[in-house]
Formats: sequence, C-alpha cells, structure tokens
Amino acid sequence: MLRFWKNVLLLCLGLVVGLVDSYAQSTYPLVPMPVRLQPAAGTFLLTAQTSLVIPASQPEIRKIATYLQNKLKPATGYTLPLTETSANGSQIQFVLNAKPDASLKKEGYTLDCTPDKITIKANQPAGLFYGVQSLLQLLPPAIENSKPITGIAWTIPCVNITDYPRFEWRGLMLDVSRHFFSKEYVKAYIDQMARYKFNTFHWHLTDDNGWRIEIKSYPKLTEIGAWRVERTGRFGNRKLPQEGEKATYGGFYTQEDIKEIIQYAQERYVTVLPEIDVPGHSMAAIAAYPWLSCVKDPKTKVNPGTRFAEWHSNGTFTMLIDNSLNPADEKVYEFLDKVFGEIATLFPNPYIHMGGDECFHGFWAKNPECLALMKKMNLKNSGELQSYFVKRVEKIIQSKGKKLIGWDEILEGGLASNATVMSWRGTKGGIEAAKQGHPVVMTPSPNTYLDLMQGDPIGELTVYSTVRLKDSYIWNPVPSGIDSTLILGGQGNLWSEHLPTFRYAEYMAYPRAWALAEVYWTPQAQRNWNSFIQRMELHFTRADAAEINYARSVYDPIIKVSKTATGKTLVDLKTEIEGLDIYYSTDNTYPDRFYPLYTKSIEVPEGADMIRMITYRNGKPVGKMLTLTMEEINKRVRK
Ligand code: TNX
Repeated sequence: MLRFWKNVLLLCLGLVVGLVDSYAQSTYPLVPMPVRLQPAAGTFLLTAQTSLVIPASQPEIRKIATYLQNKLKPATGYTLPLTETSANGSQIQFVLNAKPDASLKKEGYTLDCTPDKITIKANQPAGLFYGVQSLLQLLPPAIENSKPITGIAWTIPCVNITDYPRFEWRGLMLDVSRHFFSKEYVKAYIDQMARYKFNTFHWHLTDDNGWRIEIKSYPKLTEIGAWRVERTGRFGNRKLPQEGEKATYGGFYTQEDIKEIIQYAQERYVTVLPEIDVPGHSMAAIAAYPWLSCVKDPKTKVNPGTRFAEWHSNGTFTMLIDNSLNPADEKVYEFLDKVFGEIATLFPNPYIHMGGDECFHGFWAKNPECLALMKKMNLKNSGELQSYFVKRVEKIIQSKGKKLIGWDEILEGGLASNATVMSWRGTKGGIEAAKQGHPVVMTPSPNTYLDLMQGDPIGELTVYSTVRLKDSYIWNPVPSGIDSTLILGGQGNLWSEHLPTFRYAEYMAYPRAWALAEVYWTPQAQRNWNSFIQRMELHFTRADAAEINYARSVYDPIIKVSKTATGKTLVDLKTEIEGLDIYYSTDNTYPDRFYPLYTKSIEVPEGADMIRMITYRNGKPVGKMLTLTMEEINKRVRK
C-alpha cells in the first residue's frame, strides 16, 4: 500500500516537473529569448491592488512605471497604484542596482517573479524598461487589447530571468520617402520596436520620391520636394508627371513633429538616426532646387514611382533622369552645411546617416566642372570623385559634432577617416570596413531587407528578390576573421516602394523583424529556430489582440520546379517549419485535407492547367491557397 502511494506521489512530481519543463521551453512567450531563464513554480496574479513600487526621487523610473501602468490599463481596466514607499502585498518593484552588476552592462536587467512579488533590477533605467517589456510579454495575450477584457486571470508564470543584449545597435529602418507615413504611424512603428527591445530607429527621410523633413533654410525642400502627383498601380511602372498636373500626394514632418517623435522614441529607449540620402537618390531635392544637380533641369519633378533607371545584367545601372548632387559645386556644400546643421541641432543621436548608395556617375562624367575638379584634385575616376564628396560631407558632419555613417558604397574610392559603414550588399562591405578598423552596422539585404518577398512570388506582392523568415533568423552578424568589437550590431530595413499603407508595412515587417530582434539580442549559441517558431506563434496571438498586422507566409510551401532527363516536369515542395502537411490538386479545384497529401515530387500530369496547394497542421489550414499555373511552371523550367 505504502509503495502504491509512493508511486502515485512520484508520478505526480514527475508530471509537475514535466509540466514546468515543457512550459519553460514553449510557453514563456519571450521574443527575443533572454540570456538566462529559470522556470519557477507558481504564478503571480496581477490585480487592481498590485502596486508599482519605485525608488524615491527618480523621475526617469517613475516614467517607466507610468509607461507600464498605461500599458496595463486598457485591457485590465486597472490603474495600478504607484508608490515610492515600500508596500505590502502584491507588488511589482523597480530597483536600480546600487552597485552596478557588470554582467548586465548598460541595457540588461533581472526579473524575479514569485507568487506575491515581481522584482525588476537593472544598472540603468534602460534595463528596467526592457524588464517591463519582458513582463508584458509574460502576461496573457489579451493584455494587448485596447478595450477592457473581463473574465481573464492576469497571471504571470514564476520565473527568474537574467538578460542583456548581444549588440548595442539593434535597429529598424523605415523609408518614409517612397511612401509617406504620418507622425502617428511613425510613433506606432517605434512603439512596436520597443516591445522587441530594438533601440535604434533609422529614419530614411529623403529620396527621389519625397523630401520629408522641414529645413528652415531651404523651405522649397518641403514646399515642392514633399509632394508628387498621385498614382496608383505598381511602383516603378507609373506614368510620369504630366504638364500642369498638381502634386497632391505626400507630406512631411515639421521640426516640431520631429522633436515630438524624438521625445516619444526617447521615452521608449529608442534613439532616432536621421538619414539624408546624398549624393544619389536626390530627385526630390533637385525638383525643389535644380541647381543642386549637374543637369539643372528646371522641369525635374518629384518622382511618383516611374521607372527612371535601367538596370543592367552585371548589376550596374543608368539613370534616365539626373538624381545626384553636383560634387564640384561649392554651393552644394553650403547647402549640405545648412541641412546637416539643422539636422544636428534636432537629433540627439551621435550619428548622421548620409546615404551614399546607388549614385549614378554618368552625368558627372559629362560635366565640365566635375572633370575640372577631378583634374585639379588628381582624382582618377568617378569613384574617387564620390569619395571626395563623402570626405567633404564627413567634415561638415563632424563640424556639427556628429559622426558619419553611410551605406557601403562609401567604401568606394577610399573610406572617410572616421566613417561607420552600414553593410547592405551582403556582409562583404562590412568585412572590408572592419578590416580597415572602421565600425560596422550589418544590414545584409539577403537577411534583413524587409521589403523583399517572404514567400513564393505566387503568394506575395512580387518584388525583385526573397528573404524568408528563416533567412532573417539564421545568420550571424559577426563574420569570422574580423575584430568582432567593430560590429556594433544590425538592422532590418523596411524600404517603402511597395508599401502604400501602414497596414501593409506591418505585414512586411513582422514576423521577420521579430526574428531580427532575436538575432541582435540573444547570444548566438542560444538561438534556436524551432523554439523561435513556437514563440513567434504565441506572438501572432498577441499581435491579433493588438491589431498589428503580420505575414503568415512562413506556413506556405517552398516550391521548386525542375525537368527530368526524360522530359517530365517535377514540382518539389517543402516547408520552412516542421510538422506541416501540404495538400494539393492538379485538376483546377481547391484542395483541402481530403486531397492528396504531398509526400514526394509531383509529376505534372499531361494537360494540367495548374497545381494548387495549401498547408495544414493538425487538420487545420494554416497557409494560403497557392496556385501555380502551367505558365509559371514553364517559366521556372526555362530559367
Ligand atoms: C536598395 S539599400 C536601395 C534602396 C531600395 C532598396 C530596395 C540601399 C542603400 N538602396 O534605395 O529601396 O534597394 O530593396
């Protein structure tokens, strides 16, 4: 009898341990994954009486506690009491370490959750803020609702967390030139960044399709440069502005708006990196002030998404309209001095991004002033002329007390002495810069370009290339063979040629930005694709509650088409994540789970018009219905 009860007890214990263990692996819905997480037994229950306890006379910590209070209020309906005196009973306590814990560095924290008390400790307020983000993620997804939700126990599983970031630079870029996003959307983007512990908002403020920041010394930059004719249809195929047509699409941020956004970001421990893209990508500025360019065409208009460049098979390009500044004109440097001066005054970030990418040199090569300057300065080619320009810009930026950062093209013709390089054409520019001893931010397009397709083109708005979720997750920002301390971190870049709405910007950003959040925060050795997928799915539920859009393309099959030696056409399918079933049809009808299950290459039957497919998990559809037409199959076979 005794042995029986002993066995029952052991069984129960085993069950509890097993539960806690599997909970630890899958149910702590934290993204990015913390450095150390120790599950503990029990739960903390948040009630209307839970007090937020902060140290006395620390206004910055009070702000963080107020941020938490505001985040908890809509869904719970509670306004948690905030106090500087020690409280009894249920509480969340914020502690600034009297003696800094070196392992936590500047942004780390510890979070200790027991059934009656949660303690968040950090060396600096930023760490407390990240502790708050983890705390919010540990609450049920319903906490993300903007309206009161009743009948939910607001529990947090007990846990001990020690956490700090791998990199000091964890960024997301937003291009507001190709499409304009209002101040409210920019704030929403920053708010969403903060939830995933990003700390750098790179704001691509100028390009060919709109100049978006008020510059008091040059009012036409926004009077003219912020507006273009309204067009629908595919960006890049649109009709040129017509004679007399009004420029009605666009917008810009006043300097007051900019200050407001910087402040909003600061309250979320996000620093704002402004980018003024020169000498290329400058059509909007040139539309306002044609003298900035070599061609000085007074008819230059802000580009509404027409094709103005020809891309050649070797990766080079020809601009059909001059969109670059004239590097041989002193007036251009006076202009930049004023522009960067105003930027430096507005933005507290130590860096200014000067762009520097994709500058066409063809108009320079035909311009007598440029040719004379090259001769005078003994510049051997247009690459060296661009390098001359970048070095002049670096002097200007330094004279304003700032550091220059630019896209990896700034390496061409010789890097300016203190420049930091943002490596986008893969990691090679970053490697080269690091070898020369320069700091680097990694944003390789095959892993971090959030404007690229996240699934097969038949299921996405098509653009020129693809970055699957796994591509964003599985890469290491520190290449081997270089001084790793020079890699400051990385970013995800959301270019907006094909993002007419903010809702769609979200679709492109998530979940890939969440994957990148983990790449830049979590130690390399602790990253795990399957674990990420489980947590990502829990974040889908949270995003649903928060009404934030995201792509489910990770559920869609990866399609490969090939031809055998005997002339048969084969379609091979696989999935990015484990445990999905693919059902398909070859008879033009819409498959469900009663259709053939994909187990081996599909031999395309003679006469078929298309293959349709959809993924399921545990009997429920999870992917979209994809249609691969015979036309598409033939196109892929030919490639
Ligand atoms: C390249 S990345 C660009 C952008 C485009 C982007 C589209 C870079 C520095 N330049 O102008 O928007 O590709 O993916």
